[in-house]
Amino acid sequence: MQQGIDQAARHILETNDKGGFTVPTSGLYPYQWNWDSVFVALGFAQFDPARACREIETLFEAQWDDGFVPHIIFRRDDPDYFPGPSFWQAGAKLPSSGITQPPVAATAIRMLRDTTADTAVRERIDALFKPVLEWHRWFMRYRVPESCGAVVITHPWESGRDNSPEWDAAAANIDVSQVGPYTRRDLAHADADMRPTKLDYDRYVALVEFGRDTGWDHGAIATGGPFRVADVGMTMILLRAMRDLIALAEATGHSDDIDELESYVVRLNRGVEYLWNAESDTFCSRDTITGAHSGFVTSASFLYAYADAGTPEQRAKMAAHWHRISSRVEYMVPSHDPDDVLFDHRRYWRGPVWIVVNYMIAIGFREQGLDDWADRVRSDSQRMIREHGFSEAFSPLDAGGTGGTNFSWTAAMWLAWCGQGS
Ligand code: 9WN
Repeated sequence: MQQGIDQAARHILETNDKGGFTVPTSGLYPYQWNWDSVFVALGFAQFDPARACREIETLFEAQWDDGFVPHIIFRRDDPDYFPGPSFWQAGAKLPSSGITQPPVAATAIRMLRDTTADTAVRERIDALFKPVLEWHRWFMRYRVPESCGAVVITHPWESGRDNSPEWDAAAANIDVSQVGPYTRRDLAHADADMRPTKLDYDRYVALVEFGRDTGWDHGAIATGGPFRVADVGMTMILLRAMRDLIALAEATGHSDDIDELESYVVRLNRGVEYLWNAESDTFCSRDTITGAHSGFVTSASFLYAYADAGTPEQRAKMAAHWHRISSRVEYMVPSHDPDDVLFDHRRYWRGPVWIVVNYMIAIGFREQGLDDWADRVRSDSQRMIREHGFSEAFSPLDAGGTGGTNFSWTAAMWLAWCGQGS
């Protein structure tokens, strides 16, 4: 049985491998996505470290001269996905989107380096240090203002948690009156009740049009865009990635860069404070235009442990949320608070469990000595996959699969984490 699941996971990665880059799943997502590729690399690393390295190299082939790394790379035009390359009109060396995604690369590269004995692969991993550093610099230049210290997203898609209720209030201010007709392709591949709504999509399209009209001028978008929200997930992920990059700098002889990176850690730690909401007693996202916190406990809130962030008092408050939520659902960790009215166990980032987020949460809990919590996250993840296969996401109530199937990052996480030794 175990061997069968391992083989099925490997088969998914090999089938979704389009030659040096892997699509998240065929049909629904026919291109290379940024953070998907990084998690996928961790899966490939279990049986082919050179191929793992290649996945991250192909991601950075799309890097722009200013350090930016896009969230989608379009190596060919595919009618299965909207919006495609002709709509984005972006890209430097390769056609791409004009927005980014959570910067998990430094953390994964550090893991790959620590676990490979192959010197040729190590050399290639070390060559990724500078491109990743340039990407982190891009974030600090355009997306981490001194005033708040947190990572500001300019499109919900950047968070990777597209339709989280965290964005609802800020997105209500996006003008959709000029959005022309368009055809969604996602609904041909997944049930409408599992996907974002029409209003969500109108807003996504309006934001792409805004960025496109600036010629993808990231300075202009960051200061004048209609959606500028400090994202708790991105902030925790970049904070951790920054420390991992410091460790890589030490290991690869880039000690000249360490002072700069440490100053970024200081700024991001201030951002963590900016994101603490004393009313809901949680870390959550915050609209930088209005100053309003979302007030929601999401799976991203629990990434405080992964980022080694928060005071003892804040961590105690998060523990109370953990106990409350874990007694409410069968499978941890729901993407949205099950006690909130907006919780929807099937709709994408408004309730379903995402295995990659679970993976990061479990790493953080383990590092903080919260072994029981880490064990629960891991065994729930394992059960969901055993019972319902390699879905895009899962209901936290009954583990029913939601979204796409034969999903690359779910398969990768089985191989690299929750299926190991099971
Ligand atoms: C938009 C590929 C991506 C993930 C995101 C997930 C979803 C895209 C979409 O799929 O977003 O980027 O069209 O719905 O929300 O996290 O990277 O798997």
